[in-house]
Order: sequence, then structure tokens, then C-alpha cells
Amino acid sequence: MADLHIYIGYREVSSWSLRAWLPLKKTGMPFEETLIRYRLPDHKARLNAVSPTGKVPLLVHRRDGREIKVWDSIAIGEYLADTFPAARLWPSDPIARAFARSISAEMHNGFRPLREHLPMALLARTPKVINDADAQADIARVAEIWRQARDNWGRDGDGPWLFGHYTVADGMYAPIVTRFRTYGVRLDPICEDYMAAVTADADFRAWEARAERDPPQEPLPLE
Ligand SMILES: N[C@@H](CCC(=O)N[C@@H](CS)C(=O)NCC(=O)O)C(=O)O
Repeated sequence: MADLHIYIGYREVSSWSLRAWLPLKKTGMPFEETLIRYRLPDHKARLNAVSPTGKVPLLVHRRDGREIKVWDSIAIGEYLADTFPAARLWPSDPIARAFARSISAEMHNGFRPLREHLPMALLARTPKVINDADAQADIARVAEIWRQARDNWGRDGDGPWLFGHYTVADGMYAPIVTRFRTYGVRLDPICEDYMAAVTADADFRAWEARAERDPPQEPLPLE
């Protein structure tokens, strides 16, 4: 039995689960995962029994005879970066690290119009024109962030990621890449190259392949 266990939601739509799962995968550590179909009443109760917030993602780490629970995608990223420093889940340069943490926090608590108008639908391809001004502004802001990271730290780094190598920030923005792909949002060449790297990544593709085999998401319960 692996010491690490992650509880996730429906892979096709649970953007927060993907944000935690990708950095966990990048540690290279073995782990178990449990998909909680939280729209089934009994599963929601089971989730409430394991997760302090009744939400996924939740990481459970058996360590030194204790069971450590970490919830909330950004806290999971921080915990993994602390616990597995060899994975370099934050940039080592303090200025790059400050930027990486800032854009991760910005993703974690912002971009509501983008999330509302371009909901995650990993396997769907339904291009549409985005007319909402706030969602357009969010898209422009994401593109600006990606360009700044790539221009300042990515291009001369050791890979196609925002800071060269893979960091928590790449995990935070992966669901945004899937939304842009789903709704046909086209960006400048730097951003398009970054998106291509995200969707070609073997770990991302493994998540996507599992999503194709998952049972469909249950309809929302009636109020
Ligand atoms: N801020 C949390 C958000 C977690 C969240 O909203 N998770 C959703 C799935 S994407 C969930 O558990 N929904 C089930 C429910 O609310 O019953 C994070 O970053 O992990």
C-alpha cells in the first residue's frame, strides 16, 4: 500500500483535483487514488467523512506513524514541494518563486468570470465566441502571465513549462489550458506553445485517458 493517497473528483470537470494531482504525479512517488463521485448522496457522505471540507482534492500521507491530511489544491502543492524537494515544485530562484506563488494564488482565488463562462469540460470540443468583457479580460490576463513567466524564466530554462521545469504553477493553470482548448480560444505563439506542452504532457494525457473511461458525471441533484 502506497503511503500517499489522493481523493479526487470527476476527472472531466474537477479542475481543483487536476491541479493537485499533476504536482503529485510530478513527484514520481507511488500513490493511490480514489475518485469520489460526490454527486451521489452516499458518496457525498463518504467524502464528508474523510475530508475536513467535504471537498476534493484531499491528500492523505501516512508518514512517521501518523496520517497527515492536506486539503485544498494550493496547500497540497505546497506540501508536496516541502516534502519532496527533489521534485523542484517551486523555482529555486527567489524572484521566480515569488512570481510563481503569486500567479498560483491569483489562479486559486480569482478568474471567476473565466471559470463561469468557460467551465471545465475536459473531453468536449465546443468552440464559441467569448462575448463577456470580464471573461475576455481574464483570458488576456492569463496570456500576460504565461508570457511573463516564459519570457523571464521559461525560455532559458530546462523545459517547456512556465519556469522551465515543472512547478505547482503549471498544475494550477493546466485546467485553464483545457478550457481554452475546449472553447477554441486562440492566443499568441508563446501561449500556444505553452498550451501544446501542457496537453502533450504524458501525465496530463494519463489523466485525460482515465477521464474517457470514467463513468459520466451524475446530474446535479434537484434543489
Ligand atoms: N478551493 C478548493 C476547491 C475544492 C472544490 O471546490 N472541489 C470541488 C470539486 S472541483 C468539490 O469537492 N465539490 C464537491 C462538493 O462541493 O460537494 C481547492 O482548491 O481544492
